Amino acid sequence: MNEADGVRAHLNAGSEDDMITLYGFGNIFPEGRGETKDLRAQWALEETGLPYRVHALDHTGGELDGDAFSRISPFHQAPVIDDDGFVVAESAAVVLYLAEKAGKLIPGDVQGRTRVIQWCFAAVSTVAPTLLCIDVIEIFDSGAHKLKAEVRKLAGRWLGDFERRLEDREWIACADSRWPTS
Ligand SMILES: N[C@@H](CCC(=O)N[C@@H](CS)C(=O)NCC(=O)O)C(=O)O
Repeated sequence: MNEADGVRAHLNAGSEDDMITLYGFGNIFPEGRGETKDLRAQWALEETGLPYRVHALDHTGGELDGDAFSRISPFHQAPVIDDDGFVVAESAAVVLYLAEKAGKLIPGDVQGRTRVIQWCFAAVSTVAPTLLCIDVIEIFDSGAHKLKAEVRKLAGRWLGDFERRLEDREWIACADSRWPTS
């Protein structure tokens, strides 16, 4: 099933009311395609099987800066989901919400849940900002070789530590990724 068929299948499944709306990227500059963080939310929606529809944002046309999107997205960024009026932004929060709602991808006990939250924080607060810095330097100051080298070294450190964590385990957070919450 290609991407468009997948979206159509979701649009046709269930009633409008029991569907989550994912605000993700539609029209975007070519380099951004396949790189955006709404894909994290879409991954969680696909893995959990929760019914959803996609509101394809027109990034190129300025929809992210418009009044309507400003009301639901604190930083004018995607992803955002709207679950029957309950709006969640920030990809890690969206993924955790979907996991909790579906009772999938996260254990039911407090220690297991905290372990999953720990690694979500690691991804968005430790690793992602460093990778973002590399992009920013590349785009705005590609001649800053010393700075670029230092940030790359830091990124290598985080990714090396992720590799170390995964040396003797299949899943980053816990022993298995498929628990029901009960
Ligand atoms: N911390 C946010 C970052 C989201 C983010 O960076 N979204 C980018 C796309 S990957 C975006 O909406 N960019 C448009 C803009 O900033 O104008 C998250 O994890 O959801």
